[in-house]
Amino acid sequence: MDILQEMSTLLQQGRAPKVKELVEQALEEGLSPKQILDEGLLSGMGIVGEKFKNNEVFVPEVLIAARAMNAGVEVLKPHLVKQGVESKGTVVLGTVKGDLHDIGKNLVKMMMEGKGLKVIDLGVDVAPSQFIESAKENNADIVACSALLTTTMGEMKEIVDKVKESDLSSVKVMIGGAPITQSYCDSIGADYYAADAATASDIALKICVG
Ligand code: B1M
Repeated sequence: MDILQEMSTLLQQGRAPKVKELVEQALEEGLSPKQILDEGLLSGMGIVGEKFKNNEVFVPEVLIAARAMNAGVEVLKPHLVKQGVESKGTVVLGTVKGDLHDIGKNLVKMMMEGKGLKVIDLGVDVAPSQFIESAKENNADIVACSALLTTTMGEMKEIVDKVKESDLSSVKVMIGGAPITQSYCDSIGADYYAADAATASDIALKICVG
């Protein structure tokens, strides 16, 4: 099997040490960091994302695959910076104020990073003003908010309003989480709703690269 295909397969199986080893070997063999990222790691993570969307794999498998991806990316990082591969876009992500649920948000982060996007993770219990400040500081393309509680989802309206009020006209707001629906998204004027992490990363990539 071709080394990149093997890397993709091992990543899907969540075998972090083997993935790390293969990335090192591929670099030694002279493959470019970008090719390793695109055709080995991102290709594997893309397949995991599709399977997750289709309920063929579940949260534990995704978390383990993401860990393998991170192990590979760690080896590549210095080479990618050296080669000047730029990220495809910047997302400011967080769970809204009053809400401490972060498992879904972390999946969104991993899937977005798996697509080559830079994700600024503000964590949980994030106030609207923190989203706005971070989006300005980091010149973000997207503000992405997660909420799991019906009592906290209202925070999203304030974030949408604050983005519109500030000079962030090109920034898109994406929302998601168990109680969120497309009709809620429409009712508060948010730009995008995603039902799951894989869809969120697909939409984010489209926003950033067209
Ligand atoms: Co909480 N909790 N919880 N909880 N908890 C829920 C959400 C609840 C539905 C359980 C229930 O009663 N059946 C309920 C909410 C009811 C409601 O609001 N209507 C609830 C409650 C009430 C509470 C507390 C108030 C309980 C209490 O203290 N009395 C409390 C609140 C704390 C707080 O946040 N202030 C609380 C606490 C907790 C724990 C700390 C124990 C723990 C969180 C641990 C953690 O996150 N680190 C917890 C958990 C684990 C859950 C359940 C069981 C599981 C949530 C989860 O992680 N699911 C949950 C019940 C349930 O959802 N079935 C529940 C797995 C995760 C992968 O799914 O986050 O939905 P999810 O993410 C999905 C999509 O929603 C989407 O992508 C993911 C999949 O691909 N997605 C996005 C998420 N964010 C997105 C953003 C996007 C796009 C897609 O774009 C930006």
